[in-house]
Amino acid sequence: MLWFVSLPTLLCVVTVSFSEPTTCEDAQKACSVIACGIPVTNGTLGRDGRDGAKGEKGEPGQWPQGLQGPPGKLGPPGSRRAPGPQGVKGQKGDRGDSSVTETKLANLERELRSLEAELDCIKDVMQTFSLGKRSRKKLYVTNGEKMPFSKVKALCAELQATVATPKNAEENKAIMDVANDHAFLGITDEATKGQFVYVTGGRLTYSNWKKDEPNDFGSGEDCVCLQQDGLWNDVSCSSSFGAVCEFPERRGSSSAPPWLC
Ligand code: MAN
Ligand code: CA
Repeated sequence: MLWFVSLPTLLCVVTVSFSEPTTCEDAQKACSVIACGIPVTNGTLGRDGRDGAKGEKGEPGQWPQGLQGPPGKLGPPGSRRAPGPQGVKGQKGDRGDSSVTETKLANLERELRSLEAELDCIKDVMQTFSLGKRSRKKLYVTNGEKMPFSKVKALCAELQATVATPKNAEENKAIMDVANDHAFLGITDEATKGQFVYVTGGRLTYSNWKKDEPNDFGSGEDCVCLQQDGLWNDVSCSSSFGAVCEFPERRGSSSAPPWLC
């Protein structure tokens, strides 16, 4: 029902908009639904229209200029330079705890005495089982072989010993007993003809030459041989005789470990 009323009204308004009616009454004749009343003057102002299109950018201003902006980001790091010169050497440190050093030294000395005692016992055992002969504190050993003097020296050096060298009658006897035959002694006159010295250095302090020896017989005799009778004879160093090595006497005295002796 409302739809049929509204349609002619709408058509009427449209018709009025495009005609030029002189009065309301004329319009009322044309459209019966228009009510005629008291004429009004001007209405209230309408709302503002929409903003216009954006204008073109203006010319840059002259003075005063704006404030300076914040600084930009840091640039990339520069190339690495060569290292600088070495610094000054620091001061010397403390000397450390001397008591610790003393304790260590005392322990080492104790260990050394123990090892010396052990070595002494080993020498006793060797003598007991006829592997060597002790004269006081020296120990003489032999492998029972005959060889030139150079080989005897090398053999004894390998054992960290020296060629047997008697310094008294007792030692001479001990070496004689071990060798059980002719054996080289650690004595030569290779350096100075006629002047026999110990291969370990020093002039002789004891000798037991056979009568008319040394005689530097034949093409020359620079070494010394201990005979079975205990007498000495100068012989050729390239001849072969028994090898007897000598271990030095122990420096101090100490008790032996109970498990060994
Ligand atoms: C041999 C060698 C010599 C020694 C004479 C002694 O020829 O043993 O060393 O001097 O005998 O007659
Ligand atoms: Ca001789």
